[in-house]
Amino acid sequence: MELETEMILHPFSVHLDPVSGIMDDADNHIERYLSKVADIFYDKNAADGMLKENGDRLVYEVYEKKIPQRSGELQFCSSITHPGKIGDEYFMTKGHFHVRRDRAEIYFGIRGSGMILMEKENGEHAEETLSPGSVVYVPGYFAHRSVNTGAEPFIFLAVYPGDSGHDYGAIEVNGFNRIVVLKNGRPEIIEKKNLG
Ligand code: PAN
Ligand code: ZN
Repeated sequence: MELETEMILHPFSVHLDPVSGIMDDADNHIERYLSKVADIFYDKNAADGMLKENGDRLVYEVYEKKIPQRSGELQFCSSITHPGKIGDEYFMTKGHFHVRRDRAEIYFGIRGSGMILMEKENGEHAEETLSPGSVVYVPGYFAHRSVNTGAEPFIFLAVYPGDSGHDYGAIEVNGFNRIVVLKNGRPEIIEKKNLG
């Protein structure tokens, strides 16, 4: 019984700034720079060129609280993807499956606009737009990646089960089958296999 009581967290609250996306009292601040995530973009030459000409850029960042990784708890974080493009492809997150594949996730839009790409291991896929006030439900079994299709930071709150875990390796092997590019003045989803 002693142990069970110790496992119960004390209630708390944090402040998430809706303009910067900064979460006060976050335990972790993850920053993903272009030099570290260049491989996720389709046009490797454009990524190299950008690094050489403009130096490194912060592509996205995450603020999170440290919550025990066990079922029953909820992990939450603010995710901020900065505006920018590599060639015609918008800045985006690496994307991942959850280690426990059946674990779902909620994204609540706070600032800017973007697209959530979701793909299952069997190729099934879905795309949803996310903007302030809208909610995207990412069911279990779908890898998910967020793409900033706007001109300002794309910020959302993510909430997911405590024991989900992140599996980046599985999606790194082949990547997502679809990319989001600027075409004729607006975002368009293109199947990689249709690219030259
Ligand atoms: C999100 C993501 C966040 C960063 O909180 O972790 O947007 O993207 P990557 O984890 O793909 O780098 C989430 O889906 N958590 O489960
Ligand atoms: Zn996730």
